[in-house]
Amino acid sequence: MGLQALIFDVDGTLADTERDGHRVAFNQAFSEAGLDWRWDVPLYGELLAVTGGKERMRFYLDRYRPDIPHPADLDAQIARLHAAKTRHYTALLAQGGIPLRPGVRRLLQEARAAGMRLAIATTTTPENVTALLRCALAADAESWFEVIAAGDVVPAKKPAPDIYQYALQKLGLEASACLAFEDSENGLRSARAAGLKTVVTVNDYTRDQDFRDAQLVLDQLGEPQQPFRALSAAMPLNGARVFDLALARQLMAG
Ligand code: XBP
Ligand code: MG
Repeated sequence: MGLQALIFDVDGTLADTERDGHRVAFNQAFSEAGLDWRWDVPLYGELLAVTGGKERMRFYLDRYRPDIPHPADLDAQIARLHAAKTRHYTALLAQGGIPLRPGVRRLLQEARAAGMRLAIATTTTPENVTALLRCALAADAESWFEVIAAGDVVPAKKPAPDIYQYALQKLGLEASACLAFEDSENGLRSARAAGLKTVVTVNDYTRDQDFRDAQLVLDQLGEPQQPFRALSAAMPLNGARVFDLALARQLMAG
């Protein structure tokens, strides 16, 4: 059947959203609520071990702030903080401060022109995906993706396979007809557990993680003037400088 669809993670893969986006928005929500919680850049790297903003706040309290007694309505407090964080995050995106990573627009445009089906499988909140696509890609970019699988639509977040399985089910495709794009070990584990071949583009938070199970690990997807650097590859790259559909098809065949 060959390659039918590309399925993209969002945070860290389409754009470097974590350090200057989500992290900043969490801190804004905390200070607005009068809390002394501060997530600096290194601490946030540790907190990224847990996917999902609500889950991450809970992990922070359990692991780093055992001094704080849990309020009786912790779930409600976390939900309020998370709603505020989403508001701050989408406002940050609207300011246009977070661009797509190199090669993302190029690959998406090539895929669209070729009739390749596109989907998203992410842990983040649906509003955040829409805001990033509109602000960084195109006003109509939501319609570029046939399926946007996001957030709490499945009970178990990455590294569980649920969100990729959900996307595959909505696409009506087998994993063997799709290729996943990820930036993190949790994301790779999720995609692989759903049976997907996966390309990883690393970033500053993830470059030292374990990507042995990926078909291809790159520093970024590459542009003609800014070629990718391959960190590991399960097939010959024959001098390729950018990740395109020809390379995607070759990877699926290998
Ligand atoms: C993304 C995440 C998310 C975002 C925050 O992981 O871990 O938790 O940091 O999003 P992945 P929310 O890229 O593997 O999907 O606050 O909206 O949950
Ligand atoms: Mg990611």
